[in-house]
Amino acid sequence: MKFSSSLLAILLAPGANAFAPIRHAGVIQRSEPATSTSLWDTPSGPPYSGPSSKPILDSVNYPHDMKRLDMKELKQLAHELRWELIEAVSKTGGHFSSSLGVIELTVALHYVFDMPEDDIIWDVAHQCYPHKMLTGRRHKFPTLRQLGGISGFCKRKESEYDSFGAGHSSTSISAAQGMSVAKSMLNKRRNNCIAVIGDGAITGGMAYEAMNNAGYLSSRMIVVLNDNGQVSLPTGTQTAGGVRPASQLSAYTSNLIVSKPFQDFRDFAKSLNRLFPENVQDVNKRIDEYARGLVTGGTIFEELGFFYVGPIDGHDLENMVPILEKLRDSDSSKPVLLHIKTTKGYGYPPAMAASDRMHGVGKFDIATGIQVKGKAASPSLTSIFANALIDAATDDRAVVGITAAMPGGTGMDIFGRRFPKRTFDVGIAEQHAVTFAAGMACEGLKPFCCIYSTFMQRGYDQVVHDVAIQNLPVRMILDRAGVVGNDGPTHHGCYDLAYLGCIPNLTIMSPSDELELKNMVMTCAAFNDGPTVLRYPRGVGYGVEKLQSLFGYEFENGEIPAKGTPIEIGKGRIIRRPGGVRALSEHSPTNGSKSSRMGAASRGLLKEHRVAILSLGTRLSEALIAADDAEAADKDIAVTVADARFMKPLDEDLIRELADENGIIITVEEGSIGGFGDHVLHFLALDGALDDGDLKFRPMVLPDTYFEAATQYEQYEMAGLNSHHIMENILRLVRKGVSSKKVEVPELVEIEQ
Ligand SMILES: Cc1ncc(C[n+]2csc(CCOP(=O)(O)OP(=O)(O)O)c2C)c(N)n1
Repeated sequence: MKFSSSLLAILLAPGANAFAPIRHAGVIQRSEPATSTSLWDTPSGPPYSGPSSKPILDSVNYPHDMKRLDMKELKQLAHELRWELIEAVSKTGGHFSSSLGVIELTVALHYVFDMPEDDIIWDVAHQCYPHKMLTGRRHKFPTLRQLGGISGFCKRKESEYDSFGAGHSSTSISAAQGMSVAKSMLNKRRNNCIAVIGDGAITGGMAYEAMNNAGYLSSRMIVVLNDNGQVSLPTGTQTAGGVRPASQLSAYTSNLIVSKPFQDFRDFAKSLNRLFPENVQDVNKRIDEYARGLVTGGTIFEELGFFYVGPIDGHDLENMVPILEKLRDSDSSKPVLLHIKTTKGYGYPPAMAASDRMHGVGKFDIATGIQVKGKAASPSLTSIFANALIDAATDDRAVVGITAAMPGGTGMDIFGRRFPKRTFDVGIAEQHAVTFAAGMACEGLKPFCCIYSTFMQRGYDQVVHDVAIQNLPVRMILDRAGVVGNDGPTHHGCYDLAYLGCIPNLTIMSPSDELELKNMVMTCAAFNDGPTVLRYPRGVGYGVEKLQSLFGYEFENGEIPAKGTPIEIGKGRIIRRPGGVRALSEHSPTNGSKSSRMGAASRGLLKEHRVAILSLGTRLSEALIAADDAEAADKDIAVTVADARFMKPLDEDLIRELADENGIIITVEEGSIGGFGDHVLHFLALDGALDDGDLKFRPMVLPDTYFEAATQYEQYEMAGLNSHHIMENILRLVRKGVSSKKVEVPELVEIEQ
């Protein structure tokens, strides 16, 4: 035991705390930060600007450079770091306000602990920019989230200071506990593992599993709960639970904050006693009057076996530093929960004032906080989905929408404005979202469970066990299905076709354009005989002109139908025939493939020169361009393009007919190996279409690798899923020369959540 009773007595002696006065936690307003640093780092109004030089930050390349700084210099460092961050992100875009909120915490942690020997694990890691700046990567910020640049999240292979990779939430406590147990078993000299987790991330079930286990095993670690009142993105969406943060724990910790003064070092020192075994606590209590009368126990964290410290003002370095030092120097093995209150966007008024706190931003003007807007584009697929769901919900009172803390990203904020009582935000709890939807479906509601493809990975067993085995009509809406651009590998939605395709009972569909998206929303609403999956990528609609010229739609009044129409389950459609003929006019929305549509494919050409592209999803437009280009490049090539629409059930008639008519089938999808192409190939093999050796098959999928941050376009280039890649494939397969087109790479303008 490191703290003797006498040391404790010294710690608790009047005047032992040379630092900040006690302030009441509830007094701290989000818009009026009241810490000592705030006096000089919060500009009063626009135009906003930072310091002209950053001498202290310039002297700190790595955390060891900070160790010589005194408190005044540490505060100056925080000030300079904040402005360095503002300036850097204004030029590249990125996650912004979460980093602003943890500037002081980052400075304090790196000052007190010794990375990389000590481990700091940032949950989600969207708040890691200041950490990166203090650990040798400040000069790399011009490359943030760009091809070949530094990641916007922590990444073990990027730096030895990134203890654990992240991007998805709620993992930090488990990882810290694992590290702590390992350090202890391997007798490592130091055992300091710190998990920094937000009040949003702590809503994820994994965090509770980890706390439960850490308390039970009594694992030495510090969990810093960064409580900023922001749980969902954005917080404040109208839902059945109102507009408050979607978390009862958040309400609970807010109560802790308003009902107690902020704890300062002196209060903390009194309660340090509770870190000790009970017999020592007794001795300490007897010798120290300050220890008597202390309220011990009571918080939910204490009931879980943690030593709770807080709430602490997370922008107050004077208090945080000595508290962290004491926690570092204690050799108690009890896990600690340090509850800090911060303001998301702290120190930059435009961020503090914005409804989303400027969570994720494009480039912006520092003086005003106004973001540089990209070119006016068509509506996003997300908003088209949300409006289609409003149409479905207007027709059918049973339709409800669910989001797991992503109302903005999934369009549930739009739906919530129209149907607040039918909108459910469950917090960052994808597993719960899926089973919650299953329960609703049992009772006859029609739940649309709207989760990014990448985050649905969290709910996998729930999809199998709670939804599919019971054949419950839960509609799983997977936005961002495909490559997502600058967020990189943790956020790509590449795997859903593979991980869902193997589950019996699922109907899986993917629209090729915005009208199909509307139609499929209506299809999901109408289909009540089992679970459905609707997956679509990050992107925007094509707009009328392109839908007409490229796809061959013929719209009445020249407008895209305002409302979708259900389509026939498991039926694809031919879009293009050889010679560039657009075939859509032959279809009604509910009428899928028919053999009578196929005949003209041959144009008298050899079968080995007849190519069918069978696409699932929005790469269809690239397939159509490729078909036109391939035929233009060689008159002896005939290309048919079909839109599969469904991966499950497959349109077997359509595939069989394409195989009969053509010598080459190319499947195209924005998904990993194991998805649509594999299902088609499997069918062809079992159907005997490959037995005669006169059918070549090429699946075009995302390569079996992780795509680092880049623009979405660059990722399609790297993946080989743009039109020229498809055309090259066609030419190669008919053994003709390959021509390459120059590729224009558009500039990055926006970021994801
Ligand atoms: C499993 C998972 N679901 C959803 C998200 C999307 N997401 C990123 S940050 C965030 C909010 C996190 O809130 P909090 O932890 O409090 O950090 P803050 O943004 O407030 O700093 C969400 C929902 C995610 N990263 N991981």
